[in-house]
Amino acid sequence: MLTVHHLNQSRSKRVLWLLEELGTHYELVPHQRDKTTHLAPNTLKAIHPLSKAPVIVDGEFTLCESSTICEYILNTYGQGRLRPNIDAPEYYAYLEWSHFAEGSLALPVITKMFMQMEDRKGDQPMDGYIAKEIALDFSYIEKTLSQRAYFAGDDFSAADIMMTIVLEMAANIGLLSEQKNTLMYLVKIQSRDAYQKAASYG
Ligand SMILES: N[C@@H](CCC(=O)N[C@@H](CS)C(=O)NCC(=O)O)C(=O)O
Repeated sequence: MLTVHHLNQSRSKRVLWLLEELGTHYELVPHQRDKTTHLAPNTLKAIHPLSKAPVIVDGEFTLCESSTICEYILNTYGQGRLRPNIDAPEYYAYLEWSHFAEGSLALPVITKMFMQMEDRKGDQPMDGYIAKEIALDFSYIEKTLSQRAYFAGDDFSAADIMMTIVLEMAANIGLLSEQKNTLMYLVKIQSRDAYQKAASYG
């Protein structure tokens, strides 16, 4: 059976959510962040040298990186669900948003989160760069969600699972207060049963 190594309050919620959407059986192994440093415990390092969540183990595969894990799960258990066919026009929107989440959006959002924990004057090169990236990314997201119900088109897909977790981080640090469509999208997506089940694991 597929094993998910779940770290509390982490991107491994994506994997649990995807598996719940598909109705695939899995075993969940919980790992708790250190209460002071918030880093992963050594129990996770014993599974994968990067010591990051998510990690899955399924037969001969031990995999990290949530986008790779999502593709593996869809290839192995998806039966064509939760992503467009490769010859459908929506396929490349699916791919773009699946990769945009970690490849573009995570950097400014997480950097901003750490910057908010520091005393800053606000005039350093990083302040300008991160502000520019945040403005660009969230206006692109907002425009996209004003035109379609989900990131890849009319249908919910694993690209939504990849994007939502970073949007939640952004919401938590106050980056979405002006983003009407993005906030409405988040409310809609968080009401899904599979999301609620995944979120219940913390
Ligand atoms: N790009 C990776 C990021 C993995 C990652 O940074 N995971 C964080 C949790 S969201 C983690 O394990 N942090 C604990 C640590 O660094 O000790 C992915 O999408 O899986």
